[in-house]
Amino acid sequence: MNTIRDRHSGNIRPHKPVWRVTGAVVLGALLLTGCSPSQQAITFGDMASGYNREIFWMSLWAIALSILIFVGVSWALFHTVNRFREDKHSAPPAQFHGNNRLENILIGVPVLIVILLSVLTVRSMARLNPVPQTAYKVDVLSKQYWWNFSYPTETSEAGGVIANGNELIMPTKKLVALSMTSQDVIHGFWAPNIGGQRHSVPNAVRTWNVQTDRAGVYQGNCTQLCGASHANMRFKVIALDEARYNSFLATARAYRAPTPAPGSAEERGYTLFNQGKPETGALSCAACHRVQGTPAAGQAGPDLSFFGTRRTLGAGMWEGQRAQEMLHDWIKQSPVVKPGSLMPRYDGGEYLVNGKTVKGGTLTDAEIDDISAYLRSLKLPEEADYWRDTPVINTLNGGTQ
Ligand code: HEC
Ligand SMILES: [Cu+2]
Repeated sequence: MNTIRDRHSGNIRPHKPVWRVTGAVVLGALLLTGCSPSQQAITFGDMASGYNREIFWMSLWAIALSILIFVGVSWALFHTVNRFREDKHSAPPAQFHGNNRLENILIGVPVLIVILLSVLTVRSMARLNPVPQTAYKVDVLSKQYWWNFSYPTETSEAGGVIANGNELIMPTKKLVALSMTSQDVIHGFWAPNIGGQRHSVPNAVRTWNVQTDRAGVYQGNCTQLCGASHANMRFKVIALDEARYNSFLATARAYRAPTPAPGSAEERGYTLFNQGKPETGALSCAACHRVQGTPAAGQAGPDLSFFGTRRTLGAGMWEGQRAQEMLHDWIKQSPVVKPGSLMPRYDGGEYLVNGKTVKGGTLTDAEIDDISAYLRSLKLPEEADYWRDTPVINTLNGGTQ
């Protein structure tokens, strides 16, 4: 008897509200820790992107519908339990079947819910998927473990189209149509701030849209387990407002890699880059890399035309200061610093290509420094430096610029 009275007296309240509030605050603080904008690795639901806005509103409708269903079902449950309680009706409940009205309701309501949810989904798909003729075209090529972005409509004066490895520069406030393909296995393109996720598939070209209203640097990642350096297959998206994007394009179209001064380190680097060093087995870099406005036109590795303007290295494995520091090691022994990298070693060491052991040629440290100097000189003029003053919205490496 006592216990029952206590339970109803209202004196005992096991859940003190103050603890609940404290708990919520602590949890919230933990969730927010380290999430100042420049440190955020990945941002979901960035409302600057039309894709994310569409998904947000679709989800909101779906959630509202779910709440309605929840309330309806709960009401029906409590109502039935309460109305047909045993102490109210000691007689056995009425048995019935073949109640057409009830059956129609039980079939009709779920069907209606499914139809409503499909309409919401199909409506969003119809809004997001079509690639209009006016969308801005970018070709995306993925390979183990890097990305190449090229602009099929932007021919350069030096020949070929403008291209950049691992850093995608795109205009804001425009649908950007990415035509994606892969040269080896399936990779996944995912930069959540600017849109959804899509696979790039060998022997197929798939075109879809991304878009953002806000200029900024956004983090991207490969989302399909594609081999040893899958987690190191990153990229940056640099969205620029129209005027800056156009100025980038105009400069990039006219760009030719600067001619190194005679006798300079850059000139020695240029020669090694283009000819390699056959007597030590060092392959020419130009066999695999393109540099706009020079004879280097290789396709097996990322386009290095504006390498000096880039701030990432190794498909976003390092950025900022770290990328500068790692360049020497990268050239010397890329497969050592990035597992599975298909760039040769230049320290004479062995590495694997398609399961076969290959021996790299050799370059001296001084020669590698010369090549680094040449690569750093491959800079777009100041006005086309797409990193300059572009806010970093998120990054994987703690915002070290
Ligand atoms: C057999 C082809 C091949 C040769 C030869 C080659 N590379 Fe590469 N290079 C690659 C590949 C493939 C990658 C991408 C590796 C990755 O990120 O997984 C790469 C990446 C790079 C990168 C990083 C680009 C970025 O933005 O991440 C630089 C810099 C580079 N190479 C410079 C050189 C230099 C300098 C030489 C000559 C000394 C050279 N490469 C020779 C295939 C090659
Ligand atoms: Cu990948």
